[in-house]
Amino acid sequence: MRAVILSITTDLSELYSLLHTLKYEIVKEFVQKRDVPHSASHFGPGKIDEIVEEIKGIDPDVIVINGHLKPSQHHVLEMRFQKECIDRVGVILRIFSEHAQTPEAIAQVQLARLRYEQPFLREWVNKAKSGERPGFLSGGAYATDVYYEHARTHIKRLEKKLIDISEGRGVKRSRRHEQGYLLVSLAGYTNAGKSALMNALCGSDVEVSSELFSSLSTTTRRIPGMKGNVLMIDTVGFIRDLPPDLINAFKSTLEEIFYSDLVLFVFDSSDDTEILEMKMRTAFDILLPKVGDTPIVAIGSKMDKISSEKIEESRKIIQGIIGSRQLIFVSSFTKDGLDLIRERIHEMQGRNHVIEASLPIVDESYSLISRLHPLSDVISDIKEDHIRLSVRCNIDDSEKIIGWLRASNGTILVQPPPLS
Ligand SMILES: Nc1nc2c(ncn2[C@@H]2O[C@H](COP(=O)(O)OP(=O)(O)OP(=O)(O)O)[C@@H](O)[C@H]2O)c(=O)[nH]1
Ligand SMILES: [Mg+2]
Repeated sequence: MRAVILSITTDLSELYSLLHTLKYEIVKEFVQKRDVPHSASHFGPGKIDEIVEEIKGIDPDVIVINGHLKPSQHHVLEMRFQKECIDRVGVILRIFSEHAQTPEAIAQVQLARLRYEQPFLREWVNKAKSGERPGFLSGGAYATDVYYEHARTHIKRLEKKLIDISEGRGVKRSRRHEQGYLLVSLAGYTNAGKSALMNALCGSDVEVSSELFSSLSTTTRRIPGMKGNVLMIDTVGFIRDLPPDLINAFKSTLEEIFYSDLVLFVFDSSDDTEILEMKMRTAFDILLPKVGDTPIVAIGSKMDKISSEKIEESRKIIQGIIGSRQLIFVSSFTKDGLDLIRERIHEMQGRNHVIEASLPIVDESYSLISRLHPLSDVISDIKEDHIRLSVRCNIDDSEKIIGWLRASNGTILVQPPPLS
C-alpha cells in the first residue's frame, strides 16, 4: 500500500512505526502546523486544494491522517481526495485485525472496528446520495444503509460472544486461585518489552518483535524455579489517544490485570525522556482504573541499552508518576534485574494478611504510609474526612503494623486473626 501522510504536528515517529508495522510505503508527507485541526477538513481548505493537485501525480492508495478525524471531516476529505482516508485509530485497528489470532482477539478486534466505524457510517448514511465514496462502501446510499444495519446486528452478536468467553475465562481464573496459584500480569505501552520479559522469566517463546501490537491475546505461563505456583500473564499493549470504546472491546483481556495478584507495569527505559514520560502517563492512566486493588511494580526494561546516568534520570521521572510504588530496572537480554522481580514475587507470596484501617488526613499519616511500603502492599484512598487504608502484609509483620496504625490515631476496621 502506498500511503500519503497528513499531519498537524512534526512528531511523526509513532505513526511511522505504526505504518511500518502494516508494511505501508510512505510516499509523501504533508505537515501543516496548527494548534488544533481545522474544524471542517483537518487541514485548512487552501492547503487541501494544494494537496489535491499535488497527489494527482503520486496516486497513493490511501491517505493517512496523523490524528483523530470526526465523521464530517472524514467525509469531506474523502470527497476531496477521492481516496480512502484513515486516521490514527483506523491505522491501529488495521494492525489489530492483522495480528489477532485467537477467537477472542478476533472478536474483540471486530467489535472495536465496528464500533469505530459506526459514526462514520452514520455520516455516510446521512450524506450519501449516489455512492461517490471511493474505497469501501461504494455501493451508494442503499448499500450503506444495509451495511449499517448489518453492522448493528453484528455488534450485538459479538458483544454476546465476548461475554461468554469472558465468563469462561473467569471460571478458569478462579480455579487457578483455588489451586493456590499466584497470578502476575504484565502490562504497559506497546513494544515496551513485555513478551520478552515473559520469555526471560518463564523460558517461553511468545512472539517478540519490533512491530507494534505483536501480542493481542493474553498468554499464561508458569514461572519455573519459584516456591509455589506462580503464573505470568502477558497482555495487550497500550497506546495513546485510544478511544475508550476500543479499550472496552479488550475488556475481558484487561480483566486479567484486574484479577491478578501483582501487576508488572513495563516501560521501555531506553526511550527518550519526553517519549518515556508520555508513554508512561498514557499507560498508567489506562492501567489504573483496571487494576483495582492489585499492587503495581514498575519495570524499566531494556536497561542493557542505557547508561547508569540515564537510569537515574528515568528513575526520577517514573517515580514522579508511580509515587512510592517499587521500581525495578531489568534487561530481558542480559537477565539483569530479573532476580529482583523473583524476590518481589517471593515477598508477595507471604503477604496474604489484610488489615483495613482509617487514618486522619494529616502529614503524620502520610509518613506512616511511606514507612509501610517496604513491608507491605498498601492501597490508600482519600475519603472526605479520612484516609482509607488497605494493607496486605506478612503475618509476622501484622502486629507491628497494627501498633503503628494505632499510634498514629488510626482506627483498625479489619485485622487478621491473632497469632496462636
Ligand atoms: N535491547 C533490548 N531489547 C529488548 C529487550 N526486551 C525487549 N526488547 C526489544 O523490544 C522490542 C519489543 O519487545 P516485545 O517483548 O515484543 O514488546 P511487547 O511489550 O510485548 O510489545 P507488544 O506485544 O507489541 O505490545 C523487540 O524488538 C525486542 O527485541 C531488552 O531487554 N533489551
Ligand atoms: Mg508482546
